[in-house]
Amino acid sequence: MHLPPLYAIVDPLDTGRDPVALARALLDGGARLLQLRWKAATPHELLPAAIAIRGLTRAAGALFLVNDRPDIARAADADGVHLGQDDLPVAAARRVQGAGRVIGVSTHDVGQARAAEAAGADYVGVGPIYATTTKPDALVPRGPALVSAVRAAVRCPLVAIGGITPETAAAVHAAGADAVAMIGALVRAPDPELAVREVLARLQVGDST
Ligand code: 3NM
Repeated sequence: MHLPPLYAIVDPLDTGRDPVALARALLDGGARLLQLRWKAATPHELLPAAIAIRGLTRAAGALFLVNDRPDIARAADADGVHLGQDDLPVAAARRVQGAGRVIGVSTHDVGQARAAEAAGADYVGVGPIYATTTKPDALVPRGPALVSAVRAAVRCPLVAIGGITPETAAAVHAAGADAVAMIGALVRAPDPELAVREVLARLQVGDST
């Protein structure tokens, strides 16, 4: 599969921002892959947000993934799901979602990345690259060298995550990441749409008109 260079994660964190409005801003900035990650939401809140973002992403020609929940992904007709190490195994998530959907798996070292690929993941997440305040239980950051090490070990696309900013995105990309994932640098930005434009420009793929 081919991943767009920016993997924009829609997670309101503690900003009070509405996830659907955030998604619209990220798409307006040029993001073409959104993941909905909203751990504080009940399924009752998550599903309508996912359905609304599905509509926006479809209109924009963007991929849409749901974090953690293959059931919500399926109910919202998302393109796929992103799983953590403690979520459902890939094969079970695929049974829930049905064939032809994307499954990504978070990994933190070469061994986990190899295992995720062997289990059938369509892409693997790799992190944390830099220190992050977004995930309180994140491991010690390993720098872009983690991306290079995993790049040498697996064939599937890589998504790097953890503390990445517009300033560091290009270095992480150069280390072998197909896409760079960001939460805080986008959703905490005064203007998330502009933040996306800045990242895409630094990755030299943005439509900066
Ligand atoms: N997963 P930010 S680090 C969700 O290492 C997540 O797997 C990580 O948020 C991992 O861009 C992380 O704000 C947080 O640092 C990413």
